[in-house]
Amino acid sequence: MLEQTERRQLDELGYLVLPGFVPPRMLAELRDRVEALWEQEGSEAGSEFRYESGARRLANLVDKGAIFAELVSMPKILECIEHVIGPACKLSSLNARSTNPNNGESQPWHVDAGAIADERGYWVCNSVWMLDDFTVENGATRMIPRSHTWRRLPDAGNTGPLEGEELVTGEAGTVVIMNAHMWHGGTANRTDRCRRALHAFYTRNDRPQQQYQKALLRPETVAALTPQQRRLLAIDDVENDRLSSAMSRMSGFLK
Ligand SMILES: O=C(O)CCC(=O)C(=O)O
Repeated sequence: MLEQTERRQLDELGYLVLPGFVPPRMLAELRDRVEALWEQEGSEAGSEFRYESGARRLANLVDKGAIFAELVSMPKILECIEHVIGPACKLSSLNARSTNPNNGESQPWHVDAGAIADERGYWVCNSVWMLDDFTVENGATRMIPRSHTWRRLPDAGNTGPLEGEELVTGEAGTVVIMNAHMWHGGTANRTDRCRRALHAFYTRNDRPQQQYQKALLRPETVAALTPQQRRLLAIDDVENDRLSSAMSRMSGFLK
C-alpha cells in the first residue's frame, strides 16, 4: 500500500524515490540482460524508438526477456502509476538508456511525449530504474519539483541550468516514480564509466502508446503474459489498436 507521505510527494513534488526497491538478484539479471542485448543488437540498438548521441539505448524491452514483463507489472510500481494517471492506464514503452562515459552534454529539458496535462488531468507517468548508482558526476536525472503543475513545456533544446532544479541521485536498485509532465532530463556523464537505467513509461488509456506493444511483441511473448500483463500491454484493447497504430504509422515505425 502506498503511504500517505508517498502520495503527497507524488502529488506535490511530482516524484517519489523508492531506495532499494529492486532485489539484488533481479538487479544483476537486468544488468546482464541489457548488456547482452547491446552486444547482440549493435548499431540497431534503440531502433524501435530512437537513437541519441552520447547514450546507448534499447527499446521494446518487454519482447526481450521475461524479466521485463515482470518488472512493468510489479504491484507497488503500478500503485504509484495509478495514483498519478488513474487506474485506466497501460504501458507506453519500456526502454533502456545508458549515458556514455564523458559524453559532454546534458539532455535538453523536456516532458515525456511532449505531454501537457489535459482537462482530465495527468496522462503520463514514468519510472526510472537505476541499474548503476546515480551520482552528481555520472549523469543523474535532474528534475524541477512541482513543474508538473505548470501545464507548459520547457523551451526546446535548452540544456542550461534552471531555477529550482534538483539532481536525483541514488544507489543502484533505486526506482524513481516521476510524473512525466514534470520538467526533467538526464545530465552529462563526467566519469569514465557508463550510467545505466531503465524507463518503464505508462500512459492513460485514451492516449496512444509510445511504442505500439501489440505490433512489436512476438506471439510467444504475448502467449506467456498473465491476464494482468495482457491488460497492461493493451493486447485486447481495440481502442488502443486505433490510437497506437495511427501514431506508429505517423512516426514511421509501422507501415
Ligand atoms: O536517463 C535519464 O536520466 C533520463 C532520460 C530521459 O528523461 C529521457 O530520455 O526522456
